Amino acid sequence: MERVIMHFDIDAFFASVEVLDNPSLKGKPVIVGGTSKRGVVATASYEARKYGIHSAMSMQTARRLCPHGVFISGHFDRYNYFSSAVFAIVSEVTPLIERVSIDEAYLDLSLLDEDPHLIAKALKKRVHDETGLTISIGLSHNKFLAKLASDWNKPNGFFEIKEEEAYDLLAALPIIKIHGLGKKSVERLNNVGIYKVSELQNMPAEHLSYFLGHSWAEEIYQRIRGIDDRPVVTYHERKSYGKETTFLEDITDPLALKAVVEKYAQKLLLQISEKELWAKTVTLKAKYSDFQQITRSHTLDQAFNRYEEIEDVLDQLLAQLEPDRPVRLIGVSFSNFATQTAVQLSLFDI
Ligand code: TTP
Ligand code: MG
Repeated sequence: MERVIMHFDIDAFFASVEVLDNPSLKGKPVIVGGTSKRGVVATASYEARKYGIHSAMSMQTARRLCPHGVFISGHFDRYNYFSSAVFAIVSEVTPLIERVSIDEAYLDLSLLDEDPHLIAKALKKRVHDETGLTISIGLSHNKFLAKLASDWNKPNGFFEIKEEEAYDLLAALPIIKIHGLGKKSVERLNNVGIYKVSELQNMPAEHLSYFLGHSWAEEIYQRIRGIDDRPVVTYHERKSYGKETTFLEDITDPLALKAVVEKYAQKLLLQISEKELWAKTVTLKAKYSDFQQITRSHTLDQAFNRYEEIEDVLDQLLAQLEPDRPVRLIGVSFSNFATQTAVQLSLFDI
């Protein structure tokens, strides 16, 4: 049976919420991010993107590119509030929703009678009428292409990728557009002169393995041909496995902190894999010596239960701790568990 998959993603999410909460910001370059010296941009309004500002850029650079921009450190309670409001609306379309992050999800519409174009149109309207936010929607027969499609005409976009068009449409793209090809892989491929997806499509599978490693190359080999059989995986209610400790003496050495986090992550992974669970979200919690507490989370595209799958994520989360600031407590937790059968289906491509 031909599947119908929808992907939606809220436009310039944090920045859009800031504008809704303060309408005088409308039409201005708004940049949300860490306002400390080492802060990075979380997101920027589309007006700010014209200046070349993008997520993960240092705030210092952003200020240089757009000195008259409005720089805001962010209101996470408001983002959660708007996220819940959007998800409540979207959940009325179907319960078959896979939430990927605070502002995006996949929906499996295969079993619905209504025309998916009409569903998309109505959804965009309802979200806008009831929250003030705009979303971009992609439709296709699989998750990979639906996500690519939702990004196609952002903001407030709608795009459909039909099965018969997928191969040629992919061929013309730069490889950086392939969701699943990390920055390092793109660099490695660029270094040998490969920039376009068509060049990857012409590459024999063995060569691809050389650049990407065997198992991932297989996945990418399929994706660049528009093939992706991963099902939309819905989740159990939120539940988390965590482990934390308060040190006898505060720690500042990043390697020492990493060692503790690694040890705890390994223990937790053992626990969750014994229960045959797969998690999607990693959360790092730290309390500085002055008792200020921070938590940082990252949700992966694919559910995990092995350390190699999250090592980079843990490094990135640890890197978000303020350097040289003594830490008295550190903890790690996993949440967002996938059902066993659903993940197995996605792993074994049944
Ligand atoms: P995105 O959907 O990637 O970005 P966006 O919604 O701001 O912009 P658009 O979808 O229109 O391209 O991420 C959603 C939110 O997640 C974003 O508003 C801020 C946050 N975020 C970060 O905090 N750090 C990041 O590096 C990224 C990419 C997003
Ligand atoms: Mg978004």
